[in-house]
Amino acid sequence: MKNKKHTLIKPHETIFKLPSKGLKKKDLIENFKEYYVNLLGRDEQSRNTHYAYEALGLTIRDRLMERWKQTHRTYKQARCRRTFYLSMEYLMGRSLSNAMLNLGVNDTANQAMYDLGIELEELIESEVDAGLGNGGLGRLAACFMDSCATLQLPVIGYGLRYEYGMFTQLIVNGEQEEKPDHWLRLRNVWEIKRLEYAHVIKFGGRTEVYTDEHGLKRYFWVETNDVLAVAYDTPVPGFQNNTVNTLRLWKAEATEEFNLNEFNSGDYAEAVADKVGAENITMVLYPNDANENGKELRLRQQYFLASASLQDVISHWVGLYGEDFTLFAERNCFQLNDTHPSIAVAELMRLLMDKHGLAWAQAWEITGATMAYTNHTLLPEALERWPVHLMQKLLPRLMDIIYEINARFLSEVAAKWPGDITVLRRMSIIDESGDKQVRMAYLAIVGSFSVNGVAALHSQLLQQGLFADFYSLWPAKFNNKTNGVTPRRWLAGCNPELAELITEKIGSGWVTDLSLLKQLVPYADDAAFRKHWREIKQVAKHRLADYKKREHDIDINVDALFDVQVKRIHEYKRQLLNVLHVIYLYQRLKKDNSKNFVSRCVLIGGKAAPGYERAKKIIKLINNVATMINKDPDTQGKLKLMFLADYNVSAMEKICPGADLSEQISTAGKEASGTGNMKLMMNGAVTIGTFDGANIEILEEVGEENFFLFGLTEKQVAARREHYEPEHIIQQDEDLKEVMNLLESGHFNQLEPGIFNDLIQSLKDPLDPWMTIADFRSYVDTQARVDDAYRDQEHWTRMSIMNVAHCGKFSSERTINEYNQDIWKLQKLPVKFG
Ligand code: B1N
Repeated sequence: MKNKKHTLIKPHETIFKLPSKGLKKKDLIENFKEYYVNLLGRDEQSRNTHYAYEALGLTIRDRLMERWKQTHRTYKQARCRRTFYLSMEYLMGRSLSNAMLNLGVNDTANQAMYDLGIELEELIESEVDAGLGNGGLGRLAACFMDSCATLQLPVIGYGLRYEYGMFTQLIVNGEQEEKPDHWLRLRNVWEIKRLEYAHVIKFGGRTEVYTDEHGLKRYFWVETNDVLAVAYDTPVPGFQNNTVNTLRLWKAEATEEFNLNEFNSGDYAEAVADKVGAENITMVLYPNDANENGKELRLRQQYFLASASLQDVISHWVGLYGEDFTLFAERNCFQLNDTHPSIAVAELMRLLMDKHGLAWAQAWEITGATMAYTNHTLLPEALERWPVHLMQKLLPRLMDIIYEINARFLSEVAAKWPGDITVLRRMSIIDESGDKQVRMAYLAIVGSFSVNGVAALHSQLLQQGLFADFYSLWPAKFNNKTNGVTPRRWLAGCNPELAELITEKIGSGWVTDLSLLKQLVPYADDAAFRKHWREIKQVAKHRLADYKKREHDIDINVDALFDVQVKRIHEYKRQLLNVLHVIYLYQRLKKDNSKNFVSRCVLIGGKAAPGYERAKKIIKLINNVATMINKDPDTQGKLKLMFLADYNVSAMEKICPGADLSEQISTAGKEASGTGNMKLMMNGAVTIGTFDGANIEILEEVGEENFFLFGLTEKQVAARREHYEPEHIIQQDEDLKEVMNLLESGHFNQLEPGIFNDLIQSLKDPLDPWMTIADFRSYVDTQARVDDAYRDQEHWTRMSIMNVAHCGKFSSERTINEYNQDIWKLQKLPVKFG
């Protein structure tokens, strides 16, 4: 077994011993062999980890299959209200261990593989991540799917089946290089292709209008280029409850008909190439998590997702109820994961009117009663706008409809604020200030009955700032849904030793009711418990160090404080502030200030959008600083900096359990919520953070004595902007001055003169939106308090326990229950099985 020396759990003693629900070891072995030998055509005598993984995956999938069908039947028979989660991203990560955990067959599988001489852990590790997302927003969708199934709610996820997911990050000479992630090169055992659920998606062409015999106008979208959306379904098992929900991802395929004109004129190759063009739509995930850049292919993807999903729901509806849509809004709800699928507002109007003959009024009533919109960002550069000319060219019929929605909406605005032209201009779905653009967030708000932010502060800032006009028009539409993460993957699955210790003390109910972790509070005063807690953290740190050593060949002092910042690289997240602190510590060591020095190992990981030069430069700086300080004899055993390459979901599963300190240091008001903060807290890391996003709620839950708060508040940031003088601050602060001097001296880029000039300049710019320099002093002083706390290991352990004890609010079950109570209003529907 890998990491044998650190393993506390004996192979046959994991925590979730369940009645193995009909799965006997000998059946598992038999099924496994059948797949390995016959379906996959492998030789029993030779062992191949990847094929063994596939064989076990298929074996486990079989256990889901009947439950999946039964779930489908249950929903169909109940004719229940359902929610459809529309998201361009699902960061599912690995599926095998999650499926085994949720089915309760971990032990049986472990023993079966053991009997075959196979290391289960090795198979689990050989699965590639399904990386169909950028970061928090995509992983949130995945956590939500897990919680919906666990709560037995009829929720279906719709998304895109990208052939290439999030790129693999390589670090070459300290710089990020992107390698395409062809995750589907190998068989994906978790998906089932369903050709019977294919829909035609139109692009281009023009609108034709006819007046019918009743004098009603009918619209036809003609001369289009069509693409086929084909469904691929992935099972989403609930935790030990027989519910298996569906994640349906669309793949673009060519329609069968060739363009006959081109074909007949001898342009055979061109005609075929067109078809290849069609398949491009779902070829690749856009790797930008904030800065959209108006690419036509991205708009195609968004419309493709919206249209395929809506057609799917409507054809299901028509199959059950015919063309009668009176109950449609009562039975269906669409949750838009940011504005990315918000063209769905116009597409639902089109389908109801043009395809199913509804009048505008009825179609609009249905649309406005079924759509709900979640906003995930306040950053202006991330707010989607599409040029009208592009929309007109690609989706002419939808542009007609958006104009009509806008005209009717603006007359409502004019009625509320008579004679106020500026408010009309401000609120118009079409921005006419320059090249005309469609403001997708406004389309989403106007077309929805619910608008929510993802943490209390963020929702409040939406109402007071970005969407203030809309809030005063429709206050009741606005609400908050603070994010959460699934306790299965982010505690039970990734940290089995800690999970076992917790279960030993308070039982296993916390796995589906995380608020029960409160019962750990008294144990914070139990010295034996604290000792056990520390041992478990220590094992996890060893494991993390071993895992990273393979990559970096650096020895890590596992008694050092593991200081972790993992997330996308972005200026607002301020990885630079972290680096400034590392340089400050380095200088202290160089000045032989090493007495009392609390050893630290600073781990930073994350991907930069390939076109985001500044973010890539930050990665380069981290790596250069790391190279310099890690080789310096004065830092040995005391200070290490490591950049964790290719941060993704399965990396986070290894990082969380070993983290002591969680860095959540964004400029206040910029991080909508954050979810990494929750995963780290759940594994006993203590947070150093600004008053931003969900940090505020973490602080509220855990109390000031168990959280390191620093920096300007959102209001103070806004006020300071008026007279921000970073140069002056630097001159006044000896430590900061030394740090900046060292950076500017070229100490970290001796062979590459000038490469960090731009980065350094950005920090000193009075217009720096992220105001890094303003928070330096407060950050460094607070880090000194962290050191003091860490020196007292008993005290630190108590803080760690208190963080886990108070993380209950950040379970995605809590979040989903709130979505359900306030927005979806679904009945819980248990699935009877066996
Ligand atoms: O969504 C997460 C939040 O926890 C984070 O604070 C927030 O930054 C993140 C365009 C985005 N906001 N916007 C995006 C993703 C992809 C894309 O193409 C924007 N991601 C977030 C979950 O609420």
